[in-house]
Amino acid sequence: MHEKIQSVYQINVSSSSSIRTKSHYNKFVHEDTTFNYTRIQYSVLNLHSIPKQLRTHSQPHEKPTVLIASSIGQSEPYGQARTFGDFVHTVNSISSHQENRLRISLGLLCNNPIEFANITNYIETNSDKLSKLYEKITLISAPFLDKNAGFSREERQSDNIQRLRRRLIAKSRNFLLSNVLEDEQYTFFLDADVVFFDYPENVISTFIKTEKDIIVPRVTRGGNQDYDKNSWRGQRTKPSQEELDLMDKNQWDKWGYVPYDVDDKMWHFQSYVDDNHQEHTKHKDEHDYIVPLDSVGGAVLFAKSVVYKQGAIFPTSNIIGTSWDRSEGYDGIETEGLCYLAKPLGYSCWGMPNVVAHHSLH
Ligand SMILES: Nc1nc2c(ncn2[C@@H]2O[C@H](COP(=O)(O)OP(=O)(O)O)[C@@H](O)[C@H]2O)c(=O)[nH]1
Ligand SMILES: [Mg+2]
Repeated sequence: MHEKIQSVYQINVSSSSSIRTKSHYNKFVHEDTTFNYTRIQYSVLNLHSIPKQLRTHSQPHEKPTVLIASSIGQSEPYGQARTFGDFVHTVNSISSHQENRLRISLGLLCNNPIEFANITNYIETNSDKLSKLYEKITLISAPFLDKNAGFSREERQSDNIQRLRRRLIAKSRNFLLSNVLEDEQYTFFLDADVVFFDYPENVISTFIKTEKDIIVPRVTRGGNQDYDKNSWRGQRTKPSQEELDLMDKNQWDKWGYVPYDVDDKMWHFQSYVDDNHQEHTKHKDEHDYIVPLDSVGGAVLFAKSVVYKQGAIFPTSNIIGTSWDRSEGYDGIETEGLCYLAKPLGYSCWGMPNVVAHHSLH
């Protein structure tokens, strides 16, 4: 294990030209060579220069604190022809104009070494501007998490790889939480391929004001007014006996089941867009209109951090319908599982149909 502390403020600490950029960040590098992950933290607070006895007397802060967290995948993670800089632009759009109301930090996980180096370089080159928006930026790289991933962007939605793909994303979200989340009161997961928000500067404060535990906005993709179908309220199908038998024999290579909606027993944001029961007509002018959900998607996912801190995290296998005979169940992986775990702890999930984020088209 290696630990290194560097001030990116001083020009004599490194010969790297990017580090010569004057900024207000201090850089802490933690390298775990046994378990093969790296954490780089840029922080405006130089805790290490504060005498230990003073550190416990922290100033009370009135402003809410928010961690914006994102897992950055392998295959065109920001959407086709988009770069990390484009993604930062999106993140900045929701963080800007917040300085007096919120304290925001950023946590990014990227397991591709080339892109990780690119991201590090970008942060250091732009640290002057970024340090005005983010008190802390934490970068994580844990290449072992993505081992054998190998899904292309095109095949990512095919049924038979969903379970494996979502396991990978769940691992990444959990790894982010456990390595990055500190005392931030709220955690805002943002997928790397979300391109822009309507009214971006209000998004975080709108979520906070609801006082709800777990909240998602509506996410569009091109003409699709409800892209993130994991946000829903209602009933999903259950596997047939034949499929349950396959589970008991753990024949997962023959397993292609994915849960589907039970017709007429399901509400999606699409139901709102379609104006079922005149819901849209009645509520379209209420920006803070909010509806209960049973499950949420992860493209944009806002939650009170205390939910995660108690152990309601992203299950890395299907937790609904499992038994000792089965290595996993048939539903409830990743974000759906978060809702399932949160409910018995007394937390609930909500959707805001008039708060809108836009996902990249490709
Ligand atoms: N670490 C890691 N993150 C991934 C991987 N694949 C996707 N992600 C990230 O997980 C989030 C969701 O993935 P995405 O492909 O956008 O899912 P979709 O748009 O819902 O099909 C995005 O932030 C991706 O960058 C991967 O292989 N490894
Ligand atoms: Mg996506």
